[in-house]
Amino acid sequence: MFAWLAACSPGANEQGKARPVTLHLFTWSDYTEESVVKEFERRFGVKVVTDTFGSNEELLAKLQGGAAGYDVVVPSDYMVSILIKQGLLAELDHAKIPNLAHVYKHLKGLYYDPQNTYSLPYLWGTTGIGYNADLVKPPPESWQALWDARYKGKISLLNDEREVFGMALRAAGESLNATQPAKLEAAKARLMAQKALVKTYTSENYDQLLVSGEVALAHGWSGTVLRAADERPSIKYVIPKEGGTIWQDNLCVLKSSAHKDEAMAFINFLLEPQVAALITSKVKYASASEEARLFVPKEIAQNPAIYPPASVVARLEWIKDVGEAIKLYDRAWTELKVK
Ligand code: N2P
Repeated sequence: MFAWLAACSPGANEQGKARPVTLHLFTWSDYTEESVVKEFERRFGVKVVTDTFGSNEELLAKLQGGAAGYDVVVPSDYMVSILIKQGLLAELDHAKIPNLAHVYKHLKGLYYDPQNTYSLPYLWGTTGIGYNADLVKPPPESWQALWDARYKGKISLLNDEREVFGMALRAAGESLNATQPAKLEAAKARLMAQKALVKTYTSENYDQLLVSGEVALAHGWSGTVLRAADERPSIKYVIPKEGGTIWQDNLCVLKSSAHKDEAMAFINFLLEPQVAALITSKVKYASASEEARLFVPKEIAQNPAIYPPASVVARLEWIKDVGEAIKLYDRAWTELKVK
């Protein structure tokens, strides 16, 4: 090889000594515990740079737009299916991820990746309503609370097309994976009617809106609402009686990653029981690691809003890849957002 080429090749400096690798992690906002990342950097001599997204569709758009350079990404269930179909994910070498042994059996091999060839379970949770019990009386039991005109201007919804349509569909007793045009049209009409009550569609700062009191009811994810509740105890979380989403976010390596071994070492590290426990204690989402639950504080391990009992899980539904019908969702979502 020409000398100048060797000098420029990644991972080597002019003395031919390995340059520290930098791993690029692309994950959900507020999903990482800084001390854990620091510990990985210290132990493995690898630097981690984190970038965040607010929805699975944002992740997909960035990857399809050729966002090069990410190594580890954290898609939810249905988005794993889509990324596999698009050929964006690398096969994982389970031999390099022994902490997989600690993951709950029932969280492995789910519909979107039956052999966990491309994805390993990381954190999971639910979608419901965060509300301020000082402002919302009686406590909401139904998604209809998000259509209650008394809370006009004090309602936020997730900025997430599958979650928002899923919620509107479940509110009407439909599956959140409905694909019939008439059902989506009806859901869109209900969401249009609701729009005058909605202050904002956000997936990234509704915890702060709840804490400040700007919002009284937030369509949101369990852990984020619970973090708001830590700051303001009148904030509660409920899964409405019509049921909602159960989701699992997964650790994946991109096929385009130049650092697959380090990426798998990082995934293995995140699934180390004590590390996973620290992450769950901070972000308030349930860890996929069964072993980790032994290391999280009792208030978290026994909190039914974080680890919902089977009776609650029974009325929850997974979002699935709806194939071509996604075009109907995309169009309806765009119309909802622009009108
Ligand atoms: C936390 C995001 C929760 C992930 N900011 C929802 N899948």
